[in-house]
Amino acid sequence: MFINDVEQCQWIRQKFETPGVMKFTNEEKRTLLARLVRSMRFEDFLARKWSSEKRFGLEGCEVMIPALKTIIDKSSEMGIEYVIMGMPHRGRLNVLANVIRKELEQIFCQFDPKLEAADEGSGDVKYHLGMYHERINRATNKKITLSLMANPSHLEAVDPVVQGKTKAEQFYRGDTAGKKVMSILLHGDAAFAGQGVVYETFHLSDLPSYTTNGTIHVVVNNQVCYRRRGHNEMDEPMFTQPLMYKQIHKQVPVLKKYADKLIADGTVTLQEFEEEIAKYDRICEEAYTRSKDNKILHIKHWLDSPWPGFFNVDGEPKSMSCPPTGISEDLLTHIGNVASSVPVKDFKIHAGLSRILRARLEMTKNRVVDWALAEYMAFGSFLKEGIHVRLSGQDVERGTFSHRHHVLHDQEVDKRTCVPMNHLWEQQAPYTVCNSSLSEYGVLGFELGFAMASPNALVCWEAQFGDFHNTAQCIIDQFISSGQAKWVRHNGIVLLLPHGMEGMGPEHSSARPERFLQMSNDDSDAYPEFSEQFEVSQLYECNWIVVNCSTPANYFHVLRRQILLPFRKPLIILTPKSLLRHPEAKSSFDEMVSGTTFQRVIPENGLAAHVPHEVKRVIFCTGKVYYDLVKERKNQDLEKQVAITRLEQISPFPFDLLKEELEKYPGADLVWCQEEHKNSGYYDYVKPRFRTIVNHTRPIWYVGREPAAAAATGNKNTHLVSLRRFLDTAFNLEAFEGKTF
Ligand SMILES: Cc1ncc(C[n+]2csc(CCOP(=O)(O)OP(=O)(O)O)c2C)c(N)n1
Repeated sequence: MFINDVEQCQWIRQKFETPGVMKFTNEEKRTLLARLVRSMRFEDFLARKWSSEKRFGLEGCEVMIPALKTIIDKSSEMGIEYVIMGMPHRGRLNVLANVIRKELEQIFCQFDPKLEAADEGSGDVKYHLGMYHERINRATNKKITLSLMANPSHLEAVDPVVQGKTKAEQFYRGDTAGKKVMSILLHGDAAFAGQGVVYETFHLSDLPSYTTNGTIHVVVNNQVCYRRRGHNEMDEPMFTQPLMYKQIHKQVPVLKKYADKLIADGTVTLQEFEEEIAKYDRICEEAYTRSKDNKILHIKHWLDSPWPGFFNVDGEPKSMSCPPTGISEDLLTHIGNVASSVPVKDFKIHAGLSRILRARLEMTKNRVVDWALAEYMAFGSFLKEGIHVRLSGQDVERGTFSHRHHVLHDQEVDKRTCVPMNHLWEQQAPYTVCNSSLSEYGVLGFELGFAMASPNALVCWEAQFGDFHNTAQCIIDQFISSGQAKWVRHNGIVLLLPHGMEGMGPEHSSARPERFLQMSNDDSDAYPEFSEQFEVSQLYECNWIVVNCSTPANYFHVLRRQILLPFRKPLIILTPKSLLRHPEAKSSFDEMVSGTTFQRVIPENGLAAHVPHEVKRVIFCTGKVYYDLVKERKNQDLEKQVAITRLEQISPFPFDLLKEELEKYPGADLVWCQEEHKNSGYYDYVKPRFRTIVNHTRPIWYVGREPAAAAATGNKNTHLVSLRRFLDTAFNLEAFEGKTF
């Protein structure tokens, strides 16, 4: 081990190398033996009952259980009330049984192949499920809460998630020094060494808005201990490690070694030891008998982060409706004024920023908002309602596109800052805005974990450009897209992904909406029934929501809806770049005041809408391309002939509203226009759904860029030529004449 820091070396010398420091009292030795008995006999019991089932047993490192229990005892003694843990599959059932103390029958019944799944989602294998348990710590007689986070097979992916949840639990308790809530992460030695997310997670440890004030890492190191049965119980390690496994088979198990020692030095008698074993075996047998009564598997019994009071007693949402998301004019004005001000005295801001603030004040006076101000209004309104808002990501304080400026910097005093959002009201929830380290995997995992702690917080992660989210793909695939289906755990995290083809090159253009849409679980071929609650029940059924707003007001509303919904779903927002400053991309207060709400679809409302029977073409689109289309339509004087309808919520697909829109224009041909390449963007997602609405009687033509391997060109001219080309097609009313579909 190489450690640079003298203080740390001294600490290790004192704590581990002082002679006699490991001396135990007889009582401690007996406790250790009893804990080893449980650890070892639990694995033996599973092996006896289910000899051909995978369980990723702990054999070879049984000391992990007493070690963890000692850490928890000691932490409880020092005032810790809540321990949040993350670990790989090896030894996990043992940790659940003997550290967290999940009821044994709940664990055993998972081995029953006849156990039916309750209707709660797709579920997960037993050694991935999480657990939450409040209990009395026997050593200290104090209450302690233990939570083991559910995780996917992807080793180490849960590390930042645990840290995020730990940070949130500390934050909401005001535990700034980590004296009440702590985390323990367990690792295998190969995963610990090889997975980059371990280091991304470490790197968060010194950042104020990310630190958990220290984590206990336990590396189950096969270079020190060993795996008696190979990777899992079905493995034959002798195939590839013959000599090492000959040695391993000769090893006397640690329980026997330790029991022999304690019997020899008179700490326990052989009879006491045998009784301890018989007692635990009996506990297992009785639980096994009880486990047979379980006919149905409820994943909700394995929830790692319950939200007391948020759902009804059956774990269902308390209602199936969402109130209007608008807020009062007074609130809008107040927030606009604070967003335009420097609320502390003698604070000198940059002249360029003064201009931005003046422009905000002007907008507020004129009752309009741009993107940044709409976001301010949404965040600010939550703070008034006691909802904590957290925005994290690279450069989010200023905003990658220098539009946000949520943290003001004094130009004359080094490191003096001011966050006006925290000066909105005397009594308000806190606003956290924090520039993260240069990490996506680690930071997105962290924010997901943060969002897990409470449903009453808006937690947003913003990618520098949407393109970079793919280095966090594992968090997106394994946790965000499928977390609820696997672990019945809701999560309301918001991903803000700057997206748009603006000639900025292949890695600054696309948040890859097609990937999110491909993972959306709504059925493209099923014609839904349109009940009154269609909008909300569709949101309840989906695995996440994908939106691409074309107006600041709609962005404001979708953020507000995220918290006003009676359940939580991840929200993926494709956010704009050039629209942040586009003169047309502004919204009036009228679109945000009380009574107004999020528009899933913004129908054509110009000339074409007044003469629908004369309309030759309806162009459906989403996001920024709308502005290009409107401009081109005007240039070509086709405002009567062509309707342009915007899809703001792409998934779940607004079948009901689009059906109305399609029926309104019976004689028009239907076009989907996108600026993305044909094999990306939205086309593959929307096409079958449009076809379902029209019962395959009308085609939906594609207008956009050709298929391509890279998300965008790096050549400005190529970009502009391809834009020109597809705009021409969009308004060429003969383009599809005679074509078959
Ligand atoms: C990210 C990821 N890559 C590969 C795997 C497949 N895998 C499962 S266990 C394992 C070995 C882990 O070794 P180690 O970390 O030493 O833990 P051990 O089980 O040996 O204690 C591998 C490669 C995985 N689960 N996750």
